[in-house]
Amino acid sequence: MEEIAFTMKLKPGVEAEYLRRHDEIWPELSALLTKAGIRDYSIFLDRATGTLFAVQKRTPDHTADTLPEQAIMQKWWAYMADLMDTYPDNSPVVIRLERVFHMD
Ligand code: RM4
Repeated sequence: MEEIAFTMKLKPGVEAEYLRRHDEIWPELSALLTKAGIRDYSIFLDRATGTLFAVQKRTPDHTADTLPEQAIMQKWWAYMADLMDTYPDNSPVVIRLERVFHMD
């Protein structure tokens, strides 16, 4: 499985609400991400900067590229848009990171 990492950005002062919404993540969203081949997905928060650091594994046959077209994904992004830096379509500003070191 490939492992990818990316950052997203939280707006100031919304850390608790971001955590609360993820504690209550919609089961249909988790199911959608799993169906798309996403596994072992973690998001870490740097409270000093609001940077969210996400790591996830993707199955060889994943369909993560189709997620932006899915109604549940779009609904979740609209719900989260008041907390995060987003593009006009509500999708979060995502910066893909390059792996520069790995140790098993
Ligand atoms: C994040 C953001 C991401 C989503 C996770 C579950 O706040 O919306 O796109 O994958 O939630």
